[in-house]
Amino acid sequence: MTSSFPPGFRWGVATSAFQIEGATTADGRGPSIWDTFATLPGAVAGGDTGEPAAEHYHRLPEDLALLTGLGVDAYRFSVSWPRVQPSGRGRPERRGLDFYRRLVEGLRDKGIEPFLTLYHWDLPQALEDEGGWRSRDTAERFAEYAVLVHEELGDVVDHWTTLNEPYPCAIAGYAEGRHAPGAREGHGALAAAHHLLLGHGLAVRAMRARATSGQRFGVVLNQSPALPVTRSDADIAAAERQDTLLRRQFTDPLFGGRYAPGLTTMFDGVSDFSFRHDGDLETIGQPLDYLGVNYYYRLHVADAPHREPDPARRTAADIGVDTTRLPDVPRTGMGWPVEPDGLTEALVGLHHRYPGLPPVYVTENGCVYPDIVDERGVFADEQRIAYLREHIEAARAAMAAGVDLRGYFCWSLLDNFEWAHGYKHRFGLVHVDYPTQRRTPRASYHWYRDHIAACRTA
Ligand code: IFM
Repeated sequence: MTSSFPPGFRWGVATSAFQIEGATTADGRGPSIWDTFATLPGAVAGGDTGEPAAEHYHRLPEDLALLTGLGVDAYRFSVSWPRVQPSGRGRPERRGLDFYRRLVEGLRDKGIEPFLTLYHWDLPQALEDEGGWRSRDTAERFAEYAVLVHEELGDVVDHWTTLNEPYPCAIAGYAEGRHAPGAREGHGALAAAHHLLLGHGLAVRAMRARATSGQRFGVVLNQSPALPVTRSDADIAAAERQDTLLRRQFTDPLFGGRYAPGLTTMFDGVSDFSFRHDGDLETIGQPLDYLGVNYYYRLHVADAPHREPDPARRTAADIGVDTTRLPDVPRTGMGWPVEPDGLTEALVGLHHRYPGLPPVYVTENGCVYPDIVDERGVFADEQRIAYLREHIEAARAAMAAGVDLRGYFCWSLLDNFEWAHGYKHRFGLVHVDYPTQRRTPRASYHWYRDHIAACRTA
């Protein structure tokens, strides 16, 4: 397997700010929507919050050493918007920016390429108070923030990702209420999806106008292909609705020069689409240098009645589908079906659907299993190793089918705050004991290190 990856293929790991940094009130950081959401009763399992997370903000040298020990070529991380602009606008908080400069310079010193993400779900609460992503103004604020960070770190960062996974931001956050800010809306959630895309386009346009020649701009999308559970017309149509909501709502404007056909029909009576303005499609469809694909599982979709028959009260999550009928395949510790060929399908499908698709990275892939500690005290996560090996093989199969895949990032370097699940589920190659903050590399860390080394020498 190792010899099948071309020289220059990047092996990396990924994290995000809110999930690992902790230090939520340090050095002038303002509150984000996740700080607020986590205080709502029942919102996050166990009442967990962004504290302590992995205290990465205060343990940078130790975490840089873990990255060096792993031998990765690249590290994907996100900048916390409320650390840089505590109220979402205006002058930057210098201490927040200094942290990211230390991080990026530390990576560069060790020969690790920084892949910076500007937005991984932690909207400044002050902007949510003004409407959040429902509001067009938030897209403008995002572009200003992007330019600010780009001006500050453009000398040391070449890979600039605007958004991580706009789908859960909009739908889990503004329709299902499972994520911050916890809203259950129809029009508001669809407007949020549109404004996230608009903010992406405005940010790319503004950063590119100021960019140096080596800089690259991209976006990261979660891709769960939807398979109908039977070949009935109703289930096939349900799978198409699911795919329209989760994938094509984003990929069609970004790479296809159009809004996803069918989206307006699906939400007839739930939302008007007055948030779409003339010229938005062109802004959103800025040429990109890369697409990041996050893949964890495939969806199996059956037709189901709308949960809320009154269209006026339906949320944008209610599209008349049932995604609970899973095939008889192994599951991860979160109950997600393990289907590596879904990654090949996602990558090859994008390649065929969008002829001008930019080069692609797998920017997240990983899993959770209950920890098994052997008699020597080793976190023996053989299931994670098997999962990673099979998915890397699936990525290689996509390359063999013509996909221009440039790298693979494992999620995640460290155990972290898994959003509404709190600290219960652990994705890390490195175990974090939260009370002591002791870091212990799991067997998968050593396996991935050896895999990367073998690819280099193949
Ligand atoms: O932890 C998340 C990450 O923040 C976004 N992508 C999916 C991961 C696992 O759920």
